[in-house]
Amino acid sequence: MEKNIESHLKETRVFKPARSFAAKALVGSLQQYRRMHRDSIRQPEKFWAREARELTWQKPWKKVLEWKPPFAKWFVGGKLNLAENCLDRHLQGPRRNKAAIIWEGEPGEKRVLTYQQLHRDVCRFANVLKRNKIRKGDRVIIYLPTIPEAAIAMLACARIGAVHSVVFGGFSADSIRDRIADCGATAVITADGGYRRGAIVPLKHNVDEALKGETTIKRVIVFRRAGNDVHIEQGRDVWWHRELEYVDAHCPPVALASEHPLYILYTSGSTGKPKGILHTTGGYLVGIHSTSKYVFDLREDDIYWCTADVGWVTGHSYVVYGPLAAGATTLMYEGAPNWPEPDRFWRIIEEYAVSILYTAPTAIRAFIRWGDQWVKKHDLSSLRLLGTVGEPINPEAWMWYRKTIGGGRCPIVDTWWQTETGAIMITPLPGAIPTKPGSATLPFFGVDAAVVDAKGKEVPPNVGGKLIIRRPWPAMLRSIYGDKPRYKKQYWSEFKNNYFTGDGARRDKDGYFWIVGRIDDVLNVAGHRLGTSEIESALVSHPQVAEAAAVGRPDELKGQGVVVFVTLKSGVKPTPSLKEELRRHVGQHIGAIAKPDEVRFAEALPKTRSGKIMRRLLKEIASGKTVTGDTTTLEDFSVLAKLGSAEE
Ligand code: 7RM
Repeated sequence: MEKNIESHLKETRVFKPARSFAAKALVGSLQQYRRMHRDSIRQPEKFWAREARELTWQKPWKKVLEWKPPFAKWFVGGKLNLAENCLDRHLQGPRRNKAAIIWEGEPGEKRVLTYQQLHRDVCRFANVLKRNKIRKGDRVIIYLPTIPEAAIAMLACARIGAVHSVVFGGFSADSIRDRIADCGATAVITADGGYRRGAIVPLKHNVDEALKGETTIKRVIVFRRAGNDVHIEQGRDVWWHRELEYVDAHCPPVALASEHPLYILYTSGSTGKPKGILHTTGGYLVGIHSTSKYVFDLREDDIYWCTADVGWVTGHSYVVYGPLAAGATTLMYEGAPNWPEPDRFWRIIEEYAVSILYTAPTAIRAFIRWGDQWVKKHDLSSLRLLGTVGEPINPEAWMWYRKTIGGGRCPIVDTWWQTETGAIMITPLPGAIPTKPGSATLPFFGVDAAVVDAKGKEVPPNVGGKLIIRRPWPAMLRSIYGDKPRYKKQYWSEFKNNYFTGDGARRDKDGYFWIVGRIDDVLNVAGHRLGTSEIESALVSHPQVAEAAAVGRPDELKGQGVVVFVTLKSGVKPTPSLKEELRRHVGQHIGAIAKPDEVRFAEALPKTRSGKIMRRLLKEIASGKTVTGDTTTLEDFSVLAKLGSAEE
């Protein structure tokens, strides 16, 4: 029988919400959270209907949920428009002239769009789409940098009922071609180029490459962003700014069925071709609106900054749709965090008086590595709340974030969710739930999460197992685009009528969730199953370590041996004695069983564009193989080359 994942790392620090924060918060005590969560689980449809009534519906729903496992329909019979909810809804009162989007380009340009201006721009661009024969239900690829036009293009699609699929600006022509073919897109919205670390990414050129040969694409709309030379294919390509000359700003929001598809977002599985995760309109809106409101505890005067690229699900739900649905001011930044210098984020926070910062552990570890001096140069006193997403955050990185960025005064919301879940699922509520460094804490309202063994039985406290969700939730994926069998098999076959997340986790005695990493990455050392996060967190707690990845490699005696890849803080010398010290350090913190067989120093770790460590590749390197399988989501190929020739 398959054994449970063991847990060895002890973390006992607890941080209660400050009384001053709790006093003003939407949910202000643990007791209130527990009561609301209990009620939301007893009567989920009642809870979600109440949340949905805060939004604008053109036609009311007849039934909150229709659940024919594994297919869910939410707010059946209801009609609404997402763009109307993000824009028109705010134009009646004082939000009309409030900043909807504050944007900064990497070279330093600044733009502010009020809700009224954004509404006008979206209406005009929606008319451009119509002019170019893009209709309700058509699939549209959006391949843009993180610029306001990305949000405008997404909202314009939503306004007319076209289905968008945003492709990361960092992806290649091949990735674009695959996605076009998979969803049968008929149009691409792109830019001439975008900026990344001072260089121009040739977006339009990549699109041209992707469209060579046979394609379903009939129209390419090009926004002029970087001014680089581009080829314009007559009859196929048009300029965004030229098209605007032919349209007005009158474009009523189309009443769409609640289950009308909103977007497809491709996510790489660990093997095989990327999956097109399909999200629909009504439930998704309710999910992201509700979580934006409660998790970020949004107040009217917040300046909210989620640093994600729009090409990632976090960019969809928490840069664009969530904050705009909630009427917040959302800040967008186009470029890299270390351009021109490693203090770009802190510069932006100081300049715009950002009050909420939502970023990824990978970024936090990079800041730690670059050194506190870059932070200390800036006044970050406007911050009142911090968030993380994307990976387990190592407790020591969490502590650094709290102290150095949050000044010890800001709560941290460590939010667990996935492209598939659409919205945040396990998270602290900042005024209510005491936090523990490294734990995503407790489930959001209406979320019934559990950790189970191979048979689907809930495991006792502090025993590791698989993380599942036991009932449908409004923002859940509806299918893998064009592949219902794969949807069933991937998510719903392992535990009957339960959603399997693919993650390993444990709950502590307080019921807090600790995500230990992807199940596929779990190590098996002499019969002990170890999650990757604990070994990595033990390494990151060493003062000279910036980042670490733990993987298994075949071992005759133990089944698997532990190999760790470690990047050091700036200025630390990689020496053989440090390797020995790190092995001992892990032994002390976790136990002899987790002591690495080999420590390898690396200049950088291979990551996806959204910053997740690609352990699958490291595993192949650790066992001396050449890297096979899908590497299209890899951010920087030179990292792989350097790892192959493991340096001292
Ligand atoms: C939003 C996003 C999903 C996977 C997920 C986890 C990991 C995300 C956390 C986390 C620990 C977190 N979507 N993950 N957030 N692990 N703590 N707070 O990341 O589809 O790109 O990835 O990311 O493994 O399954 S995603």
